[in-house]
Amino acid sequence: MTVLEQPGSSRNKSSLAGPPPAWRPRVDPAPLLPDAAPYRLLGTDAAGRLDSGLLTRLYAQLVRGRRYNAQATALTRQGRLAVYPSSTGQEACEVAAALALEERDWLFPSYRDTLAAVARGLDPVQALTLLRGDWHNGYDPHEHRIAPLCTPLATQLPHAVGLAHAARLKGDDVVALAMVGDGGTSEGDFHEALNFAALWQAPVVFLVQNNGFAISVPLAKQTAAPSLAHKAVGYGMPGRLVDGNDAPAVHEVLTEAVERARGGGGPTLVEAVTYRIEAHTNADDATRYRADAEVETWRAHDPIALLERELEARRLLTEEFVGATRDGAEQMAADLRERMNADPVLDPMDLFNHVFAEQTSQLREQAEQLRAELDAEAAGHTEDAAGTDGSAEEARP
Ligand SMILES: Cc1ncc(C[n+]2csc(CCOP(=O)(O)OP(=O)(O)O)c2C)c(N)n1
Ligand SMILES: [Mg+2]
Repeated sequence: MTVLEQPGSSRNKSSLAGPPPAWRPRVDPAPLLPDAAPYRLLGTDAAGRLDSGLLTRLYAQLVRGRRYNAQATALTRQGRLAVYPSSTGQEACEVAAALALEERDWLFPSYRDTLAAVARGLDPVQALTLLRGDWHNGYDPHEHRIAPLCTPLATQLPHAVGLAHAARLKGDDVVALAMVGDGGTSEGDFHEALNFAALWQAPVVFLVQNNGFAISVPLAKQTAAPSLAHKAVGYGMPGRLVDGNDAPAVHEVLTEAVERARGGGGPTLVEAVTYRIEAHTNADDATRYRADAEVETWRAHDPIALLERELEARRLLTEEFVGATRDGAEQMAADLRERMNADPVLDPMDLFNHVFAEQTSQLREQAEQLRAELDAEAAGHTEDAAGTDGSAEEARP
């Protein structure tokens, strides 16, 4: 029943005719609609046109990424890393996001996207500083144009829109690519970011990694939308649906979206369909909410194996290439292990740095107090060391 058919509503001719004729859809929704099925390249005829150089570059990064995930997870078991949200199974999205951007662009990652940050050039140890439990971010966001890894869901999205819009106002040729999970699309920040981005035609690309779960909540309990990519239409931007395990497909879709944004065409929402092979983090037991058989179906659609098939068909998967790729990844893992196993040298005074551009008087006061306490403690240690003859120790029970 429409409002016009409600009992008592007037049924004269003009009200039955609907809204005044001036009303019309402001944007034709048809071109904004996402692909009917996840866009693929690997295993299709279109794979033939792919550049071999790109394929080998993607492959090397995927192998390195998987090794990085395995090493970081191992570090949590050794107590060297507080927490690690693994992106095993999602490496194609992580790597393609990094490779689709130019140096001048900005990446806005979530806590699961350390790999994208590393693939963009961030030092692997610095990428793990936050997850290690150190204060502050562990890296200078300006160095590689990588915003801090965001743990509060979707907060990185409005940040990305703000940066991109500001860059455009300044005339800078910069695109921001923001990454978010399927669960993050239910956050208010997701809505606000997409709405502003479309209104302002900000040069932003939103990459939703639909990995099936928000911790234990499956997508079916997250949204009633036909797909997450369909959400784009409601905001007035195009949606794209892509196979998130097909590295060249994700790379192509993201590169097109980045180019479109750079050319003034506005934002795009990309949903990459993928799967979180590991538990949510090392603190989660995924067997409590999903069946092993489901995981196995996704293992059969592994991003590295998919790309290997194409490389094999081109006779590029030589022993030499595979060996060199594996050696490079092992070297990275050994270096990561070694440096993460060294105790970090921390200065308590760092607590007061990087909080405000100009410190408040209260913070200055607290910093002076801590400095005095640390100096007194250091002086006490020196005195103890100088005045101890061992008798005090022996007198203790
Ligand atoms: C604002 C906010 N609410 C709740 C949480 C707790 N939380 C951490 S991860 C997570 C699930 C996120 O799932 P998704 O967005 O699909 O990302 P994924 O972990 O699968 O990459 C939740 C609810 C949070 N970090 N921030
Ligand atoms: Mg998820």
